[in-house]
Amino acid sequence: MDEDIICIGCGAVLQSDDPQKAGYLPKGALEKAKNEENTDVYCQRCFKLRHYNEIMPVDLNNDDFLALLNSLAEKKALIVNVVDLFDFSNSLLSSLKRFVGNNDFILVGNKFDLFPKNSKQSKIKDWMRQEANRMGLYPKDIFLVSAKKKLNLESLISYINDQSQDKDVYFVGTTNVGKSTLINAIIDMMGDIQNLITTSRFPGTTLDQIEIPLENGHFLIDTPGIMTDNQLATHLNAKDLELISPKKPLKPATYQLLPGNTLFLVGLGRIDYLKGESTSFTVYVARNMYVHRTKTTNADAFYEKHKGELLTPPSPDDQMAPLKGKEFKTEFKSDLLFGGIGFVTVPKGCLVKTYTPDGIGLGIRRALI
Ligand SMILES: Nc1nc2c(ncn2[C@@H]2O[C@H](COP(=O)(O)OP(=O)(O)O)[C@@H](O)[C@H]2O)c(=O)[nH]1
Ligand SMILES: [Mg+2]
Repeated sequence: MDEDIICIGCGAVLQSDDPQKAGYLPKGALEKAKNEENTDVYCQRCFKLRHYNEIMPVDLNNDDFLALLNSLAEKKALIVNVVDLFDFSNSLLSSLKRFVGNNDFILVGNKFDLFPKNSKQSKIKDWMRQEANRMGLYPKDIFLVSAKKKLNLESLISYINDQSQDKDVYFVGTTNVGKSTLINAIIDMMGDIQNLITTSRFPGTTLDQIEIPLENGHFLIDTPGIMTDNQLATHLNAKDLELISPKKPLKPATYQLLPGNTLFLVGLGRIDYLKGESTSFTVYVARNMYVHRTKTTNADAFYEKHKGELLTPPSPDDQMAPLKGKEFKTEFKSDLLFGGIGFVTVPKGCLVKTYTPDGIGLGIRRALI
């Protein structure tokens, strides 16, 4: 019987029957890999992603991943919930409390390289812990890292080294938080294998579980993660996703606002300043993202007129829900959160209404800076 070969990039079983399905590799290439017993083989989708940054859609569902999570309670494992610091509320797996069982789990806040330079790590960790506790999750430890820039990885690696002496290590979280990039960085620093697993800015890159053996006999296990409708990335096309994803540390841009003013963060975020004094709002978003100030009385008309052009993304081919708002009153200097886009710092004593498509990713926290 033929042994199945797994794509080392995304975890899908390699097949040459259906180019539209996960794990496709043309027949000749698959035969060759089987004959040579080559296990470092990439499917066609991974190949295109890795070399041309081109995404081929495949059907994905969350069932397999949920089954995997379910099985964790019976296993002895260290569970690493990787979260995106820019989309924290959507990347914390609240369902984890049902799955951890007696296992320990830790939170790893990723993409720290994008935080403004003067951010205090202790404040960020305090905020992460509070949010986790609020959702009934009690992480054993919290790490702030950048998988991409390989920042702060030493302490995480030494923790994982210790813990993996008697158990496997599962990396879980929603898609796009950087699980695969993180595992690549860890195995690169532990040994010298580079860029093994396919990563991309598109949600749903990893298709099935990928097991990386450690010298101690245990495994690091990458998982596809959960795709959720609450992530902006799930709704944006490739170009728009590129535009809103910051590449460098966020730099503050200050806007002087009066009550009755509105700020648009392209067509994906909006803030109405309802009550308070004339004051400055500090916007932290990707550097090339367009921010527009207008009067609130004109804002709806302005949005209708300019969405899809001046206010892009979203572009017409993005499947995006209409903007939906939520009011916040700042009891202290606060960050208004726009999940996946960035945040806006406002002083205390302001009444604001913030909007995103369908209200996804809206939130508030005590100002970190
Ligand atoms: N700026 C930044 N981007 C990152 C970091 N880690 C991952 N990414 C990017 O986030 C996207 C998703 O990464 P990936 O590892 O495929 O996420 P996964 O779906 O959780 O496995 C890719 O575009 C990565 O380059 C990081 O530390 N900093
Ligand atoms: Mg992945």
